[in-house]
Amino acid sequence: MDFENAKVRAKELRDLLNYHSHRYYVEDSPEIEDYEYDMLQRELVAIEKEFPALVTPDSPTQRVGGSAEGMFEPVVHAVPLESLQDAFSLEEVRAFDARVREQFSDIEYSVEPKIDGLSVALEYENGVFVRGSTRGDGNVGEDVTANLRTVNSIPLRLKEDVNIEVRGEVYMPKKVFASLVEEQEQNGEKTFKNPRNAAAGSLRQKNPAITATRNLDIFVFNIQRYNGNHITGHKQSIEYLKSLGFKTIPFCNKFSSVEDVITELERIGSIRSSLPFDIDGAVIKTDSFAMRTEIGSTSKFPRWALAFKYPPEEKETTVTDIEVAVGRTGVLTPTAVFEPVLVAGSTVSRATLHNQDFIDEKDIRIGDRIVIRKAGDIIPEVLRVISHKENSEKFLLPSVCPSCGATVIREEDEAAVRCVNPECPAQLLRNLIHFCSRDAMDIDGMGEAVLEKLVSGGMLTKASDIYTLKKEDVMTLEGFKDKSSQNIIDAIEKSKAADLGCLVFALGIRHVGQKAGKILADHFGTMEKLMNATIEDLTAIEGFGGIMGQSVVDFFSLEQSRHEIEALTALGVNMNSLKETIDNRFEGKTFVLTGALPTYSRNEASELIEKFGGKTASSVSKKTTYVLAGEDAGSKLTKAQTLGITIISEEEFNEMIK
Ligand code: 0OX
Repeated sequence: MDFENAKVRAKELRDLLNYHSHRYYVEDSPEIEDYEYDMLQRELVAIEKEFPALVTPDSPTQRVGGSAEGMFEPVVHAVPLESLQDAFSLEEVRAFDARVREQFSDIEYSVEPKIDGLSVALEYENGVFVRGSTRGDGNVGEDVTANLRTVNSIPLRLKEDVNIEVRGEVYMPKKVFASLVEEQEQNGEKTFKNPRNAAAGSLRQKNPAITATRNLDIFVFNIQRYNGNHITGHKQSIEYLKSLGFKTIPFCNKFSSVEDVITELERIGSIRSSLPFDIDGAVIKTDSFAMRTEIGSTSKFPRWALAFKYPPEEKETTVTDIEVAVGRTGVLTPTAVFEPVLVAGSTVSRATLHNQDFIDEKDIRIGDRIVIRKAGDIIPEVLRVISHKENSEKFLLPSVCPSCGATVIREEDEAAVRCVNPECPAQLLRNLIHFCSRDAMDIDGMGEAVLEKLVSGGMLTKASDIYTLKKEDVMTLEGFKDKSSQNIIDAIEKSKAADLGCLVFALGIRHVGQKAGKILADHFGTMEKLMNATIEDLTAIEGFGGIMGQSVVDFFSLEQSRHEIEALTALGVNMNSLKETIDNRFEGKTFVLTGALPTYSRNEASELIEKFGGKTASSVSKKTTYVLAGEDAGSKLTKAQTLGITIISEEEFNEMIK
């Protein structure tokens, strides 16, 4: 490559790496696999090595890694948490061994898996856990003590009263990750890309109670600082850490030839997919601490260790179908069904295609030959299309909901297509739970468990069915007696009087929360007026943007929504705002203002007239109902007198609006 080409490519790589590094560290939402990132980084390193003039201060190669975001207190690491030199081929492993052997001919290596998690430092004083921090950039990390305390495998007290700082990798077990993603998908939330990402997101939570629900785990693999001195090698240190009560890195074994090291790398690689945790490589370390000191470190990595990285496994297969399902939030999600293939330890035959944009970007069609792999070694994903089947057509998500047939909508700036039909069976239970919740219709006793039973018993197919329930219906549910059933019926009856704002919120219109429901109810006063509001009416309300307005219009334009409102009305549910009953006492009346009023400005008087349903005009005519006259009234007053129009003073006006 000549200098000019290298310059262009280096810029491209810098931009790419900076972009992906932001996605990874700041947004916790990587777009590419770590392996791909490593490959890009390697390419840039190689170019910069050949053309040192191309190294810029913003080059990602100038950063040790990580990013401290300021959400937590900084922790300056007393002993830096160094990173590892990567190797992607066995040649590089042999070259590493040759370099080490230049200094020591007789050598022992320890080999252990490289856990794909998040490095942390744990500090103990007199055997008590006092502080835990993330690696950050290796020198300064973040204080995440409270969150680390929720990790059950981190001992809060050691078996000896030592002062020690250790390093370990916090990770999310594969099973935990899979169920977390499933839950996130069900809730229509953004999903974590891989277990590493999920572990990072879970550990960097402001609220430790959330971290506690994520079932994180740890493997400890290094002594950073220690007040004893009887340990001389790595494997021995792991055994000591174990005796203190730590959960230590598994399969840490010693080998004295590079070929044995390689056999171990291959062995770990072959069992990789069956391990309950994600690994992205294996680490080779010279075992003797004395030798480590002799070998030393570069500015970035220890020279005595090497991380051998395994490439992610990719497989080819054929798409046999693209299924579209409606989730509980109404989102339509396409799934590619393909011929079963064995990848990273298990047979897979389905992968989510996320949304229409993802399908369009990769142009995935039924019949395609595709390449798949497992993201983070767990979740199957379609990487790319190799070829289309002859005469195949672009795949488009249906324009109607596959569950209920209602027209689906796609909001501006949103990748998801949604069914907003309140009666859609796929979303029924979730909508009913919301409808009955405290801030909505507040129906005491109608929680998830009861609603689930009523839905599965066929007693509820839409929210309005709640108001047709009888005590006998409730009594058919397990555990319900006369009194408890009557309580539910009473709560349902009571909810009929709820404010319109609560009802609007209860309907589950997208983007309309509790506050917006109240604003809409107070603004329009009645359900009928709200239902007939145009997008202009809605966006004229302060604080209402186009997205919320459109969502309200879309909701009420659905036939099913209108039916539901009719049914609720017929069953006696209140359809009026309770805050301010609308007073239209000036309806059909036109006022003309003239002269200076004693207390009101012209604007204030006009606002009052409009509030009570009246209109103001600028000139007097036969259509004028009243002329509101103040001091120094001019020709308008004279004209009103000639036309015989009622002239009122501010005092009389105040009487009228009392
Ligand atoms: C891991 C892992 C990470 C200690 C000194 C340099 C790197 N992710 O599993 N790092 C290290 O070693 C450190 N070992 C590991 N097993």
